[in-house]
Amino acid sequence: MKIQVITLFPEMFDGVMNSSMMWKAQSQQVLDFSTLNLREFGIGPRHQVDDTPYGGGDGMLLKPEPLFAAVRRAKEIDPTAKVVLLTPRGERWKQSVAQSWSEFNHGLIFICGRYEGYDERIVELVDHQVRIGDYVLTGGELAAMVVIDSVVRLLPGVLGGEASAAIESFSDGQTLEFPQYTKPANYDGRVVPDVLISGHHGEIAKWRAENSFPVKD
Ligand code: 6GU
Repeated sequence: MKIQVITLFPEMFDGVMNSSMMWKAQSQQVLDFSTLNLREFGIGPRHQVDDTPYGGGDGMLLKPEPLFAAVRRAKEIDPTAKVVLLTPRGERWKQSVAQSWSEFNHGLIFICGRYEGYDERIVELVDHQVRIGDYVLTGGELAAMVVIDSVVRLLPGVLGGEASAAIESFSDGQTLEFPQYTKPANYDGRVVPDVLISGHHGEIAKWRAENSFPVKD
């Protein structure tokens, strides 16, 4: 899957994208990740990317021209990609959408909003608007990383044990896994439930079903 991110802060992605599963996905060529620095599409000698709002008000808005130019560039690289705007006004991100995007046969272009907002005319560029929760972040970068992680880990070959993505948290929308334990069986008097050590697969499955965590809201 090809993923391009349009951002004023490409360095924010380095730690996340170069670690753990996201690194593995790229080294296995399951993921082709890149950033486009919005500043490079800025206007004039100062590469201006933001300006004051018409009608007055606090703060600066991302100007349309650099965003249109950056999306145009990203689409030249990947003409069939879908464009996703990270914004607190978007639809709340959820596992079922991560699952369907992981099955897409096209790439994704993420636009990270910044500052106090963006010129509304950029919305015509966008196929999806996403928020990751009911709070406001200073920019879309952290949200983009959350969305990217949740999609990429579901791509075939990334998680390793393919089964674990299917049976795990939220995939049925109802349960968030069950309690799990590893060695030692007795840690300073804190013991692992006997049934898990018993080797009775039927009993273990029953115990896990009975002890699955409900989803909290
Ligand atoms: Cl996608 N962006 C911003 N700025 N804040 C958010 C968000 C996105 N999702 C939750 N809060």
